[in-house]
Amino acid sequence: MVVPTYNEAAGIERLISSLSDVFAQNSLDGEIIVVDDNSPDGTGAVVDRLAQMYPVRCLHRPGKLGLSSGVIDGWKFARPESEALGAMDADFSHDVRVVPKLVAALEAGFGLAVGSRYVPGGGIENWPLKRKITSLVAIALAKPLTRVRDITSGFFLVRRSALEGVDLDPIGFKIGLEVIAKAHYGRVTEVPYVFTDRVAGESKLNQKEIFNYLKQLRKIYAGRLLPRRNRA
Ligand SMILES: Nc1nc2c(ncn2[C@@H]2O[C@H](COP(=O)(O)OP(=O)(O)O)[C@@H](O)[C@H]2O)c(=O)[nH]1
Ligand SMILES: [Mg+2]
Repeated sequence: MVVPTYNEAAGIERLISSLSDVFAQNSLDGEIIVVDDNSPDGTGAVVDRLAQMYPVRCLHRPGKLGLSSGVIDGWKFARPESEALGAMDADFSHDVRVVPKLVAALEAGFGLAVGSRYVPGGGIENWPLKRKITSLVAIALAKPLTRVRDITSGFFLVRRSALEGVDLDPIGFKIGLEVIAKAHYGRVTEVPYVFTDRVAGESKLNQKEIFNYLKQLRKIYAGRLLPRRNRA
């Protein structure tokens, strides 16, 4: 499970210990990869210290290179024998108790299991109205691409084989969208969870990331339309 971090020192220990507990309680041989972009608050050093106690390793990158590229680099850094690759945030917005359900979905034959706020049982707590609207608009723009409802989810597990030969664009914030739109996962399922807004630290979603999302969408739509035009 890859956890990208930028200034998450306040909550990262709690996340790593909770996720490790979930692994142990469910007999999961999981590994946590934290990808830290040289956080000024020292998140990377905190994780290095925790590596003695928990199944976690930190990939240190030299500066803030972005969430999606962090997840992609984290997957490359993960043990090659791991058949399932995942992503989740460091700020406890993503419910660690859902992780075993994502694993069970892959075991049941799904190639991709997406933690979802927008299926029955899922939801959002404590998000400002502005954030909720931004999310709904972002999802509406991507709607024609897939039947997955929570297309901007950053909480998911995918079969490693589904990513083989797939050219994931490291742009911006929405690695889930790249995977949903491009990976060869066969069947996909959405597992409901309630997203809770972070209590520690600050959101890194800003205007620049919103612009990156639009750029990402444009590239995905172009990738789908252009080959058809070439065939004609
Ligand atoms: N490595 C890395 N992690 C990032 C970057 N931007 C955001 N993150 C992490 O990605 C996760 C999601 O970011 P967050 O600020 O919580 O976004 P929000 O939940 O959409 O408000 C958190 O764990 C962040 O620390 C980045 O540039 N590099
Ligand atoms: Mg967050």
